[in-house]
Amino acid sequence: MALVKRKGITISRQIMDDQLLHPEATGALTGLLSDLVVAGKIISAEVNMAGLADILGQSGRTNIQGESVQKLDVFANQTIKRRMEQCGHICVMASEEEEDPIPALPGYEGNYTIAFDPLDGSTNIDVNVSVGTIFSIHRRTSANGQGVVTDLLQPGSKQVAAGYIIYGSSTMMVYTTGSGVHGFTLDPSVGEFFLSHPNMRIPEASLYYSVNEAYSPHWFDGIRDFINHLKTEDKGRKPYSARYIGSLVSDFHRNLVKGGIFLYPRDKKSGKAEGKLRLLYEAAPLAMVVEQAGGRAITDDGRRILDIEPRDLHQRVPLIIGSKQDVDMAEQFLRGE
Ligand code: AHM
Ligand code: MG
Repeated sequence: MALVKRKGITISRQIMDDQLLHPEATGALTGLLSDLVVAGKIISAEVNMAGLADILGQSGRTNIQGESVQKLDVFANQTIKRRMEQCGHICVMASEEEEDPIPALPGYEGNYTIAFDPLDGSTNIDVNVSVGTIFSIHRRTSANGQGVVTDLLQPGSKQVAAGYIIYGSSTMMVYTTGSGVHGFTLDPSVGEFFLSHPNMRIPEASLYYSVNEAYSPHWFDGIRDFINHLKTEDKGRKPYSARYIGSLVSDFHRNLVKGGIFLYPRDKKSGKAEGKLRLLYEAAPLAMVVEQAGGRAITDDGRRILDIEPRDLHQRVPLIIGSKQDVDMAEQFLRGE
C-alpha cells in the first residue's frame, strides 16, 4: 500500500474518529493515545541517532529532554513513563524494564492502565535492526486514586486499545481500539504520523514461518511435527520459507503485512518452561491486533492468548500468532491430529 499524501489522515484525526464510534467516550483514551504518539516520536528520533551515539556520545550531546545520551532501552522507558505518569489518564503502569507497578503522579490519576515494553528487541539496536515499543491499555478496576497491581492483571480480552510502534526503515505506529487495525507512517519532515495502512487485514494463509529453529532439538513433538510439515510440499502447496529477525515487533509486523506465523513455544531444555515472551506487554497486545486484523493467537497448548487471566506482571507465555489458517494448522498438530 502506498503512503497516503501529506495532506492525508493524521493519527490524531483517526484517534478522534475512533472516539466518535463510542458516544459515551470522554476523550480520555484519545488524550492518552495522543501522549503515547508523542513518546513514540521522541523515541524514534533517538533511535535514528543510535548509530551516531558513539561518535557524538563523548561530546556532551543532549537529547530532546535535556539529558546526556543514555542506553536506548532506558531512554525509551523513561520517555514513556514520564509522558504517561502525568498525562492525567493513567492510574498505574507496568513496564518490562521495571519490577514493580508504577503509579501515576498524585493528582494526575485517570481511569486507564498501560503495560508496555519500551524497546523490544533491544539487543538488535547495535546492529541496525528494527526494534519497537509495544503497549496494552485497560480500563482500571479499582475505584479511584493511584492504581494497584490488580488494575494491571486483566486478561487481554478486556484491552481497550493495543498496538506497537516499529522503528524500522520508517517509523510506523499500528494500533487498534477494537474497530479494526490502522497503520500510520511517520513523515519525519513534518513530524506527523499519516495513515498509510487503513483497515489492515492479515492474509488468511501464508508460506512463511518465524521461529528460532536453534531450539528445535528441545521442542515438544507437536511443534517439531508442525514445522517439519511446513517444510514439505502438501497437496500442491509449496514448502514454507523461514523468516526470523529475533525482534518480535519486526517479525510480527512482517507477518501482519505479508502473512505468516510466528512461534515462541515452550521447550524441554533451554530453561523456557513458559516460552520467553511476556503476556501483559508482548503477547496480549499483539494478540488483540492480530485478531482485529483477522488472524489468531494461541498458546502451544491451544489456549486463546486473550482469554488468559494473568497472575503476575512479568509472566511469560508460549506464543503462536499469525495468519488464521496457519494457526489453525498449528493447533491441529498440537492436538496430535
Ligand atoms: P527482549 O524483550 O529482552 O528484547 O526479548 C524479547 C525478544 C523478542 O523481540 C524476540 O522475539 C525474542 O526476544 C527473540 O528471542 P531468541 O533470541 O531466544 O530467539
Ligand atoms: Mg521485549
